[in-house]
Amino acid sequence: MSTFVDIKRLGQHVGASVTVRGWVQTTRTHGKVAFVVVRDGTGIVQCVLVQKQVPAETWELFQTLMQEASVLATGSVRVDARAPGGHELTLESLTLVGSSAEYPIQPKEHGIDFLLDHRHLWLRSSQQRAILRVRHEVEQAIHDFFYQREFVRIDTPILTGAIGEGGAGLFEVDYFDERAYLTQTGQLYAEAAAAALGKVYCFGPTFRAEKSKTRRHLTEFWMVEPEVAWNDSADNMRLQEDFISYIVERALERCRDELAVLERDTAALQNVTPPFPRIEYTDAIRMLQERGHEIEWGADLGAPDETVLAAGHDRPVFIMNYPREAKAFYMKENPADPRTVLCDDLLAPEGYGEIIGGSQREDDHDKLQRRIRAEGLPEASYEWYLDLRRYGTFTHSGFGLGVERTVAWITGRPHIREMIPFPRMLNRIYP
Ligand code: NSS
Repeated sequence: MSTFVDIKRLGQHVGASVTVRGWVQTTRTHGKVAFVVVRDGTGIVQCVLVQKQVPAETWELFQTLMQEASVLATGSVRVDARAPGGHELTLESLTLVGSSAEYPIQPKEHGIDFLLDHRHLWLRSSQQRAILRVRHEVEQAIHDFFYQREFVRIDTPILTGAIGEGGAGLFEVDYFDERAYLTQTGQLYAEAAAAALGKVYCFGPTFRAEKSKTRRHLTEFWMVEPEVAWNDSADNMRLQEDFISYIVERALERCRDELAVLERDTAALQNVTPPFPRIEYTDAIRMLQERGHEIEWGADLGAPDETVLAAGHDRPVFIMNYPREAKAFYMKENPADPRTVLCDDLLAPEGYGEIIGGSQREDDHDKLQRRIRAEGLPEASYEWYLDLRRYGTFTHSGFGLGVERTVAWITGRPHIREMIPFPRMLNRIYP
């Protein structure tokens, strides 16, 4: 038995006989020569069978091979500049590991519901593989950015009694004899950790019972949330623009092949460097009204509003200092205009909309308590959160970046349902 080699590393074995383990992507016959393209997750390689040079059973086995059958392919490695990956395998033998009769996903157009029902198989297609690799790189870049800046990663609970983002839908869980929720945000816990460690971040799944079917909403999505002691809202925005620029640069640098598979126009990402434009909410409303949008001061921005505000910019745009009513209870009152809070939404260009929501946190105990009461939140569940304002309150800020929306923007795909391996949406919990 020859050595098992990852397709990606075939170049280190030119002239040698090796075995590749993978799945059949396509087969093709040309007289007494046949071709089978094998994929193993690290790459793809074309294997060539010459009828005269392989045992009869290998030739016969080839005739029965179907798309996505798993195989062991043994042969000698040849350099071929025209081949995908730059190498070919001249086959000596072929072993079938698992057959694949009537693979449901054929090389033709399928409807989105069919593909989502077969998501567990759809993941094997080239575009989906490219998306998952970009997501992986984005997640690694997130960790690297914070590690380099000496943030401490804090794992916050998924089961919680404290509602984070009131407005968005909640998933209730029966927690023995108490009511609990699947977390909408790790932020409140990250705030507690910031008083212990200074610069922290949490990164995990978050849940929102979104009843709306849009291309930007999932019911389960991944969010990274840094929280920094002594940062005010302006510091917070500077951190966001550095962070986004770093992630985009990493994707451009290390996901060139994947972005090419996805036919992403990467020129649209080249200018993502600080500083990003900053627009006050009140000015944004004026701009929208001038363009004929029916929006009044006080309302949150909708997707079409966001698209218009980001249009004409070659990098994301901050909208700052929204009215208190439009935002969550924990945001700090803006001393310059107490009708508003010190916050920002970061809107991605090209119609991708909000990818970050951030704010300076209310650090005044009484003001925060009034907000909790005004929102009708169960005060007893927030005693611990109020304690952070009773014992050494401090200026602090943070933000949340939605991973799927960010990956959708970077990959240039229209819908965030393809940005997560197994999407959870209204009416979809399978597979
Ligand atoms: O609601 S957010 O605007 N903000 C928070 O949750 C804060 N607690 C973050 C913080 O300051 N620590 O959500 C943040 C981001 C938002 O900009 C989107 O990118 C993403 O989370 N998000 C979503 N992605 C996918 N699906 C849904 N439903 C969704 N909701 C928010």
